[in-house]
Amino acid sequence: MQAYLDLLQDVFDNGVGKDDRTGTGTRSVFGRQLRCNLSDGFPLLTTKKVFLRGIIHELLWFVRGDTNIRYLVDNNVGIWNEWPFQRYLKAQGRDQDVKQGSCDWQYQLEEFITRIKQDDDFAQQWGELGPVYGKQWRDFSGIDQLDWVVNEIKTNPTSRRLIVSAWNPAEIEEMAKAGLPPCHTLFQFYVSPDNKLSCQLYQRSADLFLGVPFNIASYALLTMMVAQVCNLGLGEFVHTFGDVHIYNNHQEQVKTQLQRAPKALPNMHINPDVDDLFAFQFDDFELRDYDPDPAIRAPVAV
Ligand code: DHF
Ligand code: TMP
Repeated sequence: MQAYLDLLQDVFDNGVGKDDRTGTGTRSVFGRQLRCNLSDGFPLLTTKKVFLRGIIHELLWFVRGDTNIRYLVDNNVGIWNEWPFQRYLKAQGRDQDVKQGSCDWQYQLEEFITRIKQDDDFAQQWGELGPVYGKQWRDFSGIDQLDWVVNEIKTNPTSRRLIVSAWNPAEIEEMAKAGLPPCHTLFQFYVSPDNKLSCQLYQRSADLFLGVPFNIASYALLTMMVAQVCNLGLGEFVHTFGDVHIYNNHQEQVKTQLQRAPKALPNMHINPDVDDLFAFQFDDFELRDYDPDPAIRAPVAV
């Protein structure tokens, strides 16, 4: 995890000012890579408390092929709430009146989420993020990529084509309308001759302070799950980035984090009885020995 902190320092020191879609402004660099050995422990940041419960539910939600926030909301995970809410406001022509981050916004967002929880039809109509990760992983023009890749790893482990892509150009427009086109765009598995499973992710756009700690833990966990169902050991997670940025309103939080020293990594225990990627449940995961510094709150750019 020192590598993550080094990258944070690098972008903080060397990132160039760049405007962005959200109007927040960033410091940005292009093209970086992190790698971590998955047998060294579970790569969850210790220099701030990371919301692992949300990461696990989000990953299970992807694996189910789900793209509606209802499942996350039902499990009290709010990380995707802002995007359907923004679409809802826009559809009513109220997005200019209700300013993001204001008390009014916060209040209306809570009401919106309560309706998602309680009203099935409302959730159907307004909880959808479009054909994002879950849809593409499980049904990319009719292809169940996750099911395919697990089978391929089992039957053809030397393959150099063990790829899952969330980037479906035919549906990018539709994803952009409902929320965001995929940030974690494409991943590839690799089985080493000594039967260890590695995974490399290409992330086109990376919010280094908020999103990336989630992304690292999420893909580490996915790799562990796939390794378990394929009877393989653990290799590396390689994280390759396109536009890596620190938002201008995260500067103070980044400084705080860079003053902290990393501690030993925690360990993730997965119920060893699960042998089907689609059968994992929340209670199959247990994190041990996690002793992080306190959480650092930061606003997310919508
Ligand atoms: N947009 C932007 N601008 N950055 C993102 O990281 C991002 N991530 C998305 C969707 N859109 C995005 C999906 N993943 C949080 C973390 C990951 C995530 C979305 C949001 C987040 O707000 N994390 C906070 C609070 C978590 C909590 O306790 O609810 C954090 O401190 O990690
Ligand atoms: P963009 O679509 O304009 O690139 O904006 C997406 C923002 O969300 C960008 O700051 C990257 C960030 N992000 C992550 O870092 N990780 C994620 O998993 C997701 C969904 C978004």
